[in-house]
Amino acid sequence: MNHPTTTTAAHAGGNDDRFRRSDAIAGDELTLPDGFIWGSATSSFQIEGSPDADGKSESIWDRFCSVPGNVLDGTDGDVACDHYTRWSDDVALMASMGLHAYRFSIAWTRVLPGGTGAVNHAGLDFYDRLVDGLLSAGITPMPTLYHWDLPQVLDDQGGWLSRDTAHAFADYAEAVVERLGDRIGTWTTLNEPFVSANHGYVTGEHAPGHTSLSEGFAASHHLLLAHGLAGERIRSAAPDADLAIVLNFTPATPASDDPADIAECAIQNDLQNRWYADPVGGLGYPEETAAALGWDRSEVLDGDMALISMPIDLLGVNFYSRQIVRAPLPDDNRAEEPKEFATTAMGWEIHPPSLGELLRELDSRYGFSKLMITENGCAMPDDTRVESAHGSQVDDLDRLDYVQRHIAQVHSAIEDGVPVVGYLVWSLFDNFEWAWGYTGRFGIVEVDFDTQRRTPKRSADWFSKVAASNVLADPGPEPESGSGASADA
Ligand code: GCO
Repeated sequence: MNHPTTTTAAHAGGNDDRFRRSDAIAGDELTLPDGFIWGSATSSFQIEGSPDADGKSESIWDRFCSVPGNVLDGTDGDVACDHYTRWSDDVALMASMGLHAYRFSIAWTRVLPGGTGAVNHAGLDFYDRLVDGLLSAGITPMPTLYHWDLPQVLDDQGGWLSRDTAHAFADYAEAVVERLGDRIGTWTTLNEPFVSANHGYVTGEHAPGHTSLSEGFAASHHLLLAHGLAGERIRSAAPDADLAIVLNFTPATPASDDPADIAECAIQNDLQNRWYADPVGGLGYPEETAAALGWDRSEVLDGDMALISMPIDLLGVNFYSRQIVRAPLPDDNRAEEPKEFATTAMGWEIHPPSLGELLRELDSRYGFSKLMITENGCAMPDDTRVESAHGSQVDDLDRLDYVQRHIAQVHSAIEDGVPVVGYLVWSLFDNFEWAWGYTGRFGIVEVDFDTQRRTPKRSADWFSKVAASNVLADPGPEPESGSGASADA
């Protein structure tokens, strides 16, 4: 999600009784359906490092990190988790954790360093080895073709403001599917196009760092077009594979009954939660919001919407938090409403019931045949340690509680008939958290960035048990409203 907004001093960390309760009280057991997929997720730029290896070219994120001030701690992805060289040990670690699936992304810059044109086989070889390694460890590989690291050379030609980039993406997708398609069951085109377009072109918090609403609209359409064009190629190159897109959702609630809050909330819901899902689901762009914000749709050509709404097999759902909307929105996009509930180390409110509601709403609005939680998790302070079988381990009962409560909501949605087929925790590793650098630790596995040592946190041990048994203890009632903190505390 990556919203660099005010980080509150108060957070859900610590070792208080609230976080021990789920361990200590033998509550009801929640059993997920047979065959439910348990796994973890990462992305190329956030973990791989090796920015020049084997012919890789510069991506917009390599460039963005090189500009002082863009990344909170002044860091970059040059080493990150050094996964490019350590991938084999990382696969072994996942196998030891009993994960069923691993969602990762492929770096366009490794496969087509020129953005278009000649395929760099040495770059594709890396993913070939990774896929084979995962399969021989019994882990289902789930690649995402685009997780924000556009070749810089394409940005130099207009990036997502150019329709040509959508066509280039389709060529890139085809090259990857031709090489790996015999071993992949689910192809995901894009990760969170909302963040690519909004943070990359409207707020400037992400690469390429532009600040223009009209560019945001253009980028959003070209991203969706890229999904549709690549979807066609994937369908013809791998007809038996599932086709997926991963979208992020941050359900919005009005701060009050004031009609201004309600109206602004509807706009935010359209922009953040429906702008991509509606067109993919065949409902077109949210009309009223497009008109209210003055988008002339000049980028939308005949046939685009049909391509964009080609049937998909699976919608990936990324969920972290909800938002409370008060009109007018603050100009700097940073001031936030006070939180009703506790927050994570990113300042994001912890509100698991919003995930259950979201899943029910997505199912009734679009009726996609399968949904999967492709990202859910949290950054926490990770400041408590305990001795364990792994040696000194992060005692992250707060993260465990977060994950447990969100899975309980998935369970409840499934009980209501929503076809959720799996849950992938974000993230496998502490990693490069975009504009936050290495300050936000989301892993269930700790990474010591000085030594690259990986140590499963307590939440990882717990997650392994859930994956093995398909059962988790009912975490019990949600905390009372009022356990949060003022955003400006
Ligand atoms: C996203 C991305 C991840 C983030 C995660 C935490 O949702 O922003 O897919 O790359 O790291 O969401 O912010």
